[in-house]
Amino acid sequence: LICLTYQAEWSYKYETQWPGVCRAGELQSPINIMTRSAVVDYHEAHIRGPLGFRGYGDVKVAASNNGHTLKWSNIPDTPAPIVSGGPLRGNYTFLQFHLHWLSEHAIDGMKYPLEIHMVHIKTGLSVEEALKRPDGLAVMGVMGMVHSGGNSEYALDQIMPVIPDLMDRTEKDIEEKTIDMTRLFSPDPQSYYTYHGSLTTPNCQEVVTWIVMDKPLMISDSQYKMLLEVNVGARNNYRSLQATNRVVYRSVASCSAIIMPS
Ligand code: SG4
Ligand code: ZN
Repeated sequence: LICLTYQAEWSYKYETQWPGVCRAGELQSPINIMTRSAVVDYHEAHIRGPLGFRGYGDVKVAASNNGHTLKWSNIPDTPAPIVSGGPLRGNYTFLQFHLHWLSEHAIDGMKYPLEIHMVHIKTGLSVEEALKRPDGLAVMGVMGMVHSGGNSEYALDQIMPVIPDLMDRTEKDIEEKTIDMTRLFSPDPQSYYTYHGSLTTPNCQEVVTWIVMDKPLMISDSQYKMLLEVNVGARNNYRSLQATNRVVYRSVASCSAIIMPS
C-alpha cells in the first residue's frame, strides 16, 4: 500500500483543512456568503456609522513572496493607514495586504478569480497579542474580476512591475515603494458583508472581523495571467470553504431599503 503523508510546512497542494493545526467547523474562514440571509445590524450601524478610512492615499510598502502569497507590508516606523467605524470598535492599523487566486470567499456560491486581503491589527497591540484576542484583527477583502479593455490595468498598475522579481519565494522584502491603496478599494467600499471568523492560513486563529466588499475590482487578463505564473507552492492559494453556522451581517449602504419582518 502506498500512503500519503504531509509535508513539514503547510501548503495548498493536497488539502486545506490542515488538521491538527486548524480547527474545523467553528468560526473558521473563508465561507460562502449568502446575500439573501445577510442581515443589517441596525443598532451597531447606528452607533458606529460608515467605515472611516484614513491615510490610504500614500502608504510605504515592501513586497515579498513568502511561499504562500504575494504580500506588500507597511514599512515599520512609517505612517500606517487606519480603518474604523462599521462593525469595528476602535481603530485598526494597516499591516499588510496580500493576494489569493482564486478568491477565498464566495458570494452566493460564486468565487472570483482574485481576492485582495488588507490585514489590520487593533491599534496599539502587537501581532502576538492580537492573535490571542477575538477582536485582534480586521481583514478587508476585495474581489477582483478579470476583464479585458477599459481601464482594467488601473487597480493593480502600481504593484505589478515587481511581480517578475517575486516569481519564487524571496528571503526578504524587496522594492520599497509608496503606493495609493485606495486604487485597490472596491468601487463601493461602504457596501460589504461582515462576520466573525479566522485567519485562512495556519494556525487559523479565530480573531478576525471580516469585511468582505460586495463590488469587485476589475483587473486585466494580462495581469491575471502573470499572477498564475507565480510560484506559491501550488497553482492556486486559497483555502476551501468552511461551514458558515453563524450570522453574516451586511452594511446599511448595501441595501436599497431596510424592512423589519413582522
Ligand atoms: C498570508 O499567508 C499572509 O502572508 C500572512 O501574513 C497572513 O497572516 C495569512 O495570509 C492569513 O491572513 O487574511 N488570509 S488572511 O486570513 O496576517 C496574518 C503574515 O504572515 C497574520 C504576516
Ligand atoms: Zn488572505
